[in-house]
Amino acid sequence: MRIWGWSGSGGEMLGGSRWVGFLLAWEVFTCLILPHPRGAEGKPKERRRELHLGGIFPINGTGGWQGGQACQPAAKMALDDVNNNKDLLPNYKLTLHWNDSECEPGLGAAVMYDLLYNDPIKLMLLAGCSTVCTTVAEAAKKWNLVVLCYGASSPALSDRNRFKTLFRTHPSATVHNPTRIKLMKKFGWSRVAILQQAEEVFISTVEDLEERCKQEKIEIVTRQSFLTDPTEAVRNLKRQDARIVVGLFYVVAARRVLCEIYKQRLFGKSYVWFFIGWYEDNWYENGLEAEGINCTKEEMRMAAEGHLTTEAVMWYQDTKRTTSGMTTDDFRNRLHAELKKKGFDIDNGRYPEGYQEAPLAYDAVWAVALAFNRTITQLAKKGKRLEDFTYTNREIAEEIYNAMDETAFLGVSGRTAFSEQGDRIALTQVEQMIDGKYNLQGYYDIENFNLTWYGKEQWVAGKVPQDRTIEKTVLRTVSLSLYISMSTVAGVGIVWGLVLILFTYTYRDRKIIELSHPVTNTLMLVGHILCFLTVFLVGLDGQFVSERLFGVMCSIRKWILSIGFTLGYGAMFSKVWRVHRLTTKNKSATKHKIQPWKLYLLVASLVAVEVIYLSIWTLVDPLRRVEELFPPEVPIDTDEDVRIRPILEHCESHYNNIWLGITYSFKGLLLVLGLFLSYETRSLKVRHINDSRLVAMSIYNVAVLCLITTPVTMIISSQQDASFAFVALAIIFSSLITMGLVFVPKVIAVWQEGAERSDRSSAPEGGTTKEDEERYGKLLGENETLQQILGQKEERLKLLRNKLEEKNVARRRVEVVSEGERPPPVTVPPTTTPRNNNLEQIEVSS
Ligand code: ABU
Repeated sequence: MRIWGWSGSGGEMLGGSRWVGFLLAWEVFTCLILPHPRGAEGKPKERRRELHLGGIFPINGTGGWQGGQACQPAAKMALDDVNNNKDLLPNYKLTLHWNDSECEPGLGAAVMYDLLYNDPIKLMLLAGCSTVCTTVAEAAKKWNLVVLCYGASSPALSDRNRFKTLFRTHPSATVHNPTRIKLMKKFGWSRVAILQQAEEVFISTVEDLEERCKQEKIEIVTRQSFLTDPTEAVRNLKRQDARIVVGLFYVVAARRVLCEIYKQRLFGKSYVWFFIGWYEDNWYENGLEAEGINCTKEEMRMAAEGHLTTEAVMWYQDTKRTTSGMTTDDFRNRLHAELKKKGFDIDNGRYPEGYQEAPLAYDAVWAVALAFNRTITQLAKKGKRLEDFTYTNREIAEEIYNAMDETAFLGVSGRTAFSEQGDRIALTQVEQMIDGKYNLQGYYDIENFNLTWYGKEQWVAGKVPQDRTIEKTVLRTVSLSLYISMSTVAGVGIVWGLVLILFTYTYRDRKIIELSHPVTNTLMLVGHILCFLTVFLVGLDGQFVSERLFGVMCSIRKWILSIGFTLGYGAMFSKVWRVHRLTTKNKSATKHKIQPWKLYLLVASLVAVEVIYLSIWTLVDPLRRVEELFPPEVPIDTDEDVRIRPILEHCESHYNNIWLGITYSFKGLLLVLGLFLSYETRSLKVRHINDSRLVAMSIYNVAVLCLITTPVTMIISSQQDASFAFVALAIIFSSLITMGLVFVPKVIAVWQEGAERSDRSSAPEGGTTKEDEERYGKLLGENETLQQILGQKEERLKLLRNKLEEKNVARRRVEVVSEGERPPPVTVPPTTTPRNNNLEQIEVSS
């Protein structure tokens, strides 16, 4: 371990701890033996007591912040200036003993212990780099030492309970966050991502940022962190579609991130990166080879283009002279001269790390000197001396702490004062990289919430990048041509239905119409017309009606289709049901003509059940508009950063499955029963329902179509065109086929009747001619007469049989008495088994 130190006035540097003893001996010798010359600023070169400081500078490390490269020369400058200032610490000389921590906390701790366990006693410690400051400040309180950090931004350091004796001239990294939030709001970004290196300084900054984002309702889409390799973290950002990313890492990690940004194409018009502003201007092209970064300077430049940086203002912005007597320019010139002496090519813009923070290191030494000045005065009042401080002397430590707390001056970094947490209060500046150079865009005063913005920002394609892919919801609607064609066919169906109603009414007296129950047929037609009407309503989606009206439409079409189906199907069902009943009735019941009201009653009952059910459904859990969301699609015909999110409207109740279950169970039962009855009565012809076989065929058709359509439409419900076409075609086909089967033969028969102008009317299969009817009537009459005669004959036969029985009994009695001749037995003819009178009305078809 080497300890480097210099005596402030001479700027002399010695190496190794063994030299410290030599240095002290030299100082004693020069103070006591040699005459005391006067310094350049006129400070008497009398015997000056030394006040020793410990310094920890990160310089030669490979990661983290190696800001000691510029901060150490700046601190040395400050030490010289303080020691040469006759008004400051008269009779005292500040001496700094320091070493390199490489921004490694372990090494930093070792440097600290070396400083503490080796004489002379240090009155205060100066440290830089957050990780080292954290370690040092946590330990130093045990030695009653105040620690002043010139280069530590970690917000964690603002915890007074944990770091009781810490002050810092470096502002906390949290000062960036209000600025970032302000910019996010300014550019309308409400969805951001965070990429951070896994170091306490960044973790605590992110925690503060998250809290502020939450307050401002800015969504943090993802927070990715990495230790050394950012590849996976950057990949995750892409996966999450992050567009606005706040990146928090040290500069070496920043170069790795930037190369990954290039590889993952996370730059350009769709992305904005917020980086930390304290990297040097050309940070993105430095040390690429040495750090094994697999990107060229050009690629790095491309990836870095347009990014924003936020940073606390660390250089006093005014031209006024500061407490040190220098203006900012004076300081800059002197610093440049010092850095050049150390071999930095300042003239070509090659600044060492920590150049930005150099004023903070300079002011840190001034703050120490001013605080010591105050402490000396305070201690003198108590008859005590600052140089008598030991690591166990709490009283002097407290005086130093209080003096530090009260220190306020105008430094080269601006007004230097410490908050209750020991933090620096600062203005932040925003820069943007344009053509490879940082351009100042504005300042944000976090105390007054005031953003000064120059409006010089530049965006690729001249447009502020979006914080997300804009998702356009597009309503999936039924194709217009499909809607028009189906509606046209349905319209034809409605007209055809109305024509048939007119036809049925006009020819209601014709036998063929009369015996087919015209009223039931009309009900069937009304039902089909309502079903056709539903085709118009099913296709009326968001392209035609508003969202509110769509909900109403859901109920309307449910009602119309249900009532239409029940009327149409119910009328057919009632016919086959009656026919089936006739085949199963007893003789006396079937003697009478079919009562039409029984058919109407059945239809009315079915409709009544339907109305009650629909009313309950509508009142309890009405149908409403529900959106089905589909996965987003990327449009191929646009350059815009948009994605299409298709949505489809559906009609649903809260307990949709229950309602549908009841509906399908009831209707399914009716359909299956209809199929069964139709099958049972397939070969029967009934006089009073002359079209029963055609109706049965229609029931097959409707039932089969419904039983296929219902499950299929449930499966394809997400395909609006297919679903609409399927439903519409099922309605159209079932209705048209039914109307064709039941009514076309009647129309033809009536038309032929009219054309031939004769009484003879032809009827196709299933119909009966007038002649047939008359003959049939005559036969029935004859049958009845013969039945009556047969009845009379049977009565007569019965009487004769009884008489004969009586005679036989009498004869047997005589034979028993006289034992005379036995008469021959009398054969009684068998009685006729009555015929099934159903056949009077029902014939088995050949
Ligand atoms: N501005 C440099 C800060 C370094 C650090 O916080 O570690």
